[in-house]
Amino acid sequence: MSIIRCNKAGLDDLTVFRGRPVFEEALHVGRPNIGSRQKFQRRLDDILDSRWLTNSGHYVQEFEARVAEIVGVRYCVSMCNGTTALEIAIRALELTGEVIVPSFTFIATANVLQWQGITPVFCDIDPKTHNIDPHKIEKMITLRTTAIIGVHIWGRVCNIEALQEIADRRNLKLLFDSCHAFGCTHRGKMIGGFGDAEILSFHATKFINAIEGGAVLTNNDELAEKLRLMKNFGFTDYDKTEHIGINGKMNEISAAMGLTNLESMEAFISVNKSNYDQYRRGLSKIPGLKMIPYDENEKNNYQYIILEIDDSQTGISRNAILSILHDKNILARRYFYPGCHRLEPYRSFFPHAGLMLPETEKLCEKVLCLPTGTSVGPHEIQCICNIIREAIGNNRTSTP
Ligand code: T4K
Repeated sequence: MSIIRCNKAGLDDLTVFRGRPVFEEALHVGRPNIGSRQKFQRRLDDILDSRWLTNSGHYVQEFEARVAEIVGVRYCVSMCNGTTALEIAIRALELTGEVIVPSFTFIATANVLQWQGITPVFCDIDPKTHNIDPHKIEKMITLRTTAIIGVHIWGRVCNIEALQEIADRRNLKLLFDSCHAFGCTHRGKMIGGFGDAEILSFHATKFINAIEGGAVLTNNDELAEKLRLMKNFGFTDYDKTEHIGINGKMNEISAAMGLTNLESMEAFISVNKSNYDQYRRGLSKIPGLKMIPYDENEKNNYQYIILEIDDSQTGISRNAILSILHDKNILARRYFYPGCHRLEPYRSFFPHAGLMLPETEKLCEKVLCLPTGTSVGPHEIQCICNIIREAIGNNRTSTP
């Protein structure tokens, strides 16, 4: 399974490798999961033979139908990426003024608003779930607020009911950035059909990738129609447009990749779950180190292995551990450091935003994202766990 060679001696005697890479090739977070090459190549040949490359071709239509079927939603409108899907959804829902979003998210969630002259109002998170805290939303609502965007960070679902209740009561639209959450459920129901619309990403680094790709999912007929027009310049006929539109279309090769990978969805989950279980065993009982759990009563894609490192207990900071891992060619990441509010242009626009975001600021200093997915095997995971254990200097508390 693994394409990365691990120097096995490194598993037993890491000190030999101090300051030197343990892996000959870098171990990345976000390595794509890739399904059957033969099936993808057959689809690729078919696309080339047919000379139909984009503009809602056969594979795009099939991909949309398959995603809608998996999620159990009426409409899946595919897009060229998750960012464009968010932008078009925001346009189609006619959001203006201010929109409440978490700062603990990928920068795209905030940028899609600012790009359209809408102010992202950053709301703090619940430190237990890493998701937007519904209790803190109310005080961020002003006369200019038109919507809330919840982000299902790491595929762990937001408090959907609480967000919907606020949205209904305050007459706000509710969108979900579900870019991490394809294949996950909430109370047994697939993520994708909640709120006014949910947005998916099929970027190379996502659980299911279409190289680049995205989608807006909705049960609303009118909204789906508007999204379809808007992603194709607004054309309703050859020489007629209805709305302002843009080019947000997914192409056929991306759809073929997406379809091929969907066929391996359960296999990817099984590898991710087994990696997750191994990390849990390998990193258990280390004071100050917590690996985020997933609700085993729900379906999860287990795409993210996330640590929270509390240096008051580990005696070593998250950044120091990151640097040790990088020295050994293990390219862990500090997603989503330092928080959107501390990145430009938001840092200059709202220099004091951090005062309202204490939990976000704390979490940004603690989180470490480790490599997983189908390119990472048991040897690599064992090695990573050993390095972290050694770095924390806690080798005596080994796994039971
Ligand atoms: N909302 C949320 C919550 C999101 O997380 C994202 C995207 C979006 C919205 C927007 O969706 P898209 O418009 O992207 O569809 C990466 C991804 O580019 C981005 O899609 C993703 N979130 C974000 C969390 O991660 P970077 O800046 O970290 O990318 P980069 O180039 O540093 O690569 C990440 C890791 O993946 C590296 O370790 C290298 C590895 N990698 C990457 C690619 C592209 C590979 O091994 N192979 C590859 O082909 O943003």
